[in-house]
Amino acid sequence: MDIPESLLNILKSAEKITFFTGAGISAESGISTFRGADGLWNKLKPEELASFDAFMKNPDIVWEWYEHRRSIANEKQPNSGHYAIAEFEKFYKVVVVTQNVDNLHCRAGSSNILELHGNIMRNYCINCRKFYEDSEIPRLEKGKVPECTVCGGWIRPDVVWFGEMLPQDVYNNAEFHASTSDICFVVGTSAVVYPAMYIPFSAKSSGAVLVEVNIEKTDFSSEAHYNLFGKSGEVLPAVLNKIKELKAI
Ligand code: BV8
Ligand code: ZN
Repeated sequence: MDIPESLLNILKSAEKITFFTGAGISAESGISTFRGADGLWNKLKPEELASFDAFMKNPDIVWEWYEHRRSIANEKQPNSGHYAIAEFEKFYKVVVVTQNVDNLHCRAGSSNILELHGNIMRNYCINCRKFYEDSEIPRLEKGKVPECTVCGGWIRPDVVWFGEMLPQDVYNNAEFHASTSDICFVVGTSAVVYPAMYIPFSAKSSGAVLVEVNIEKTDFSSEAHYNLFGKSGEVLPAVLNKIKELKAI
């Protein structure tokens, strides 16, 4: 992995780094992305599944889809890209702003994670908003949306669906940290989902150096100061190894 000298110099003096991540960082863990060749959206229409209307129209189908994705996320492991980001914390103040809902950054040991689109491991009642740990969910019948033990309301995943607001405090926090970072890595995202994608732009407009890590060019590539093309599970550990050499001097 060839890392430009000028980027290494920036990494040498940087103090705070934001990692803005998308589904691509979990691809090497075996979790499908959304818009890639084997993407989730190739088979299903997001609006038909990842929206409140879809849930109200077909609660059992939508619930089952998330149960399926939850079991996949639980069965997979974080990959070397997730672990490298966690290890960056040894050398920098690090904030992870993720669009992902798969909980892999948390399992890899990152300590400052902002989940813009929620977390598939958390669920709540649409009526009384009682939260349910996975083990507490009253799964009475496979393929049936579970009902709240307090009020009988349907239980839904704690993720942000299309047409839903992002959690305002999480978004504001992400914007603050991105705009007070020296570097913002934009890792494994097709850069099409908003308002999440405003975050790397806030970093840039506040003077952060933008480093895109992706296996291919995206709509965002021309906005980045550096494009490191390759798999995040290879690129991020390579950058980390260079930093270890620099810091050892
Ligand atoms: C909202 C949770 C309004 C659910 C998700 C402008 C402003 C505001 C809104 C909009 C706007 N324009 C359009 C909108 C509407 C919409 C939107 O963005 N639509 C897009 C599709 C055009 N946004 C919304 O609806 C948002 N809400 O705006 O509310 C509002 C306002 C006021 C009051 C009320 C309401 C909510 C959006 C959140 C949707 N929820 N996820 C779930 O997961 O089931 S989005 C979903 O897409 C995931 O979170 C995912 O992370 C995210 C982005 O996708 P990516 O992560 O980029 O994944 P993708 O597959 O696309 O790309 C993978 C990339 O990785 C590729 O580039 C590939 O090359 C690369 N890659 C692959 N392998 C590797 C790799 N890179 C490195 N290494 C590898 N190994
Ligand atoms: Zn309830």
